[in-house]
Amino acid sequence: MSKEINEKIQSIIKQCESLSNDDIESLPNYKKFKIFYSKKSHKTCDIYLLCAFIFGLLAVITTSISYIGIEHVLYYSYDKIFSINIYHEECLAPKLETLIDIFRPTTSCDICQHIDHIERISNITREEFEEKYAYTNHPVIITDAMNDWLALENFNYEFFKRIYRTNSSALRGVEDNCQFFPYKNKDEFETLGDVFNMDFDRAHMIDDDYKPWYVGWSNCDYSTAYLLRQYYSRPYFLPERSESSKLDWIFMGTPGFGAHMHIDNVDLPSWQAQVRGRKQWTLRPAPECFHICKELTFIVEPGEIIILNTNVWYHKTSVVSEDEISITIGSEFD
Ligand SMILES: O=C(O)CCC(=O)C(=O)O
Ligand SMILES: [Fe+2]
Repeated sequence: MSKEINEKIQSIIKQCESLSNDDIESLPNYKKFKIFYSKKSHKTCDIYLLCAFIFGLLAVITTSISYIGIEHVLYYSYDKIFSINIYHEECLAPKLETLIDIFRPTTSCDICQHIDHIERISNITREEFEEKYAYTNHPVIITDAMNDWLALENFNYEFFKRIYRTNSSALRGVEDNCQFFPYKNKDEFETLGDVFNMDFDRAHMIDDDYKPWYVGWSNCDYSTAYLLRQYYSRPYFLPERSESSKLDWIFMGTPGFGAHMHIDNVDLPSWQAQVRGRKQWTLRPAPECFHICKELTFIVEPGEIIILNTNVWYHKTSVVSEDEISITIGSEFD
């Protein structure tokens, strides 16, 4: 049977091969075939055109990179994307965090190549601070700037719970206008209000198997900022002409949790005061400096202030106090 079929196919092929162009055109289905054939060939042509277009585009991008340098191309894209300050565009911030990494302008490794530990200093003059640390991207810890702060005795979970009580203008202010970072607790804390509604035992780590939590928020509400500033003062070492930012940043949470490794896109360097608890920081140089700069890990103790430009150093934190939550307050400075 299969031999018969094979012979038939062979004879059809032979007949086809012997057909002239006229014979083909006179075939009953020639028109349909021709339309089908020409459509197919257009499709092939479209694919070639598309490939040529992509190739051309790649050629333009590579040529501009080789002429003006990758950092300028990336910087240009970065500038375009971030000409809106994404940290004021709350809904965009988390989604664009990855883009900050990708389009970040390259960092000069001068800022990190000679740093192998974080210095702790005290009794520094404004002039010395300005010259050595304020605008040099050189992180430092100042140990004597919170001595007279009422925050040291007064800031705790219950203090903030009272300020941000349900229906208060302070809570509404934060929920409507400021940023809130729930970090690993994002499935359970949608707003700052949820943080202050958690049960007492968890907030105060009363059970051994309590569920850890860590959050941060910016306080952009003027009357709350005024109230909080009764409990702390502007660090004495900040340059006289530097304006204090109107925003306070508060980070609070239990041991074991903290902020994931990230780099920021805010305007200025910051100070952060460790009011309560102990927090471990890991600072990582930008990837282009891995070969000459070291990653730094250190603990900020209660009563100490860390100065860090979070726009050039990747940073992550983890609360490491034994049995106490960590509370910090900080701000940007110029
Ligand atoms: O204090 C923290 O846990 C994170 C702080 C931070 O990311 C920042 O200040 O930029
Ligand atoms: Fe940060």
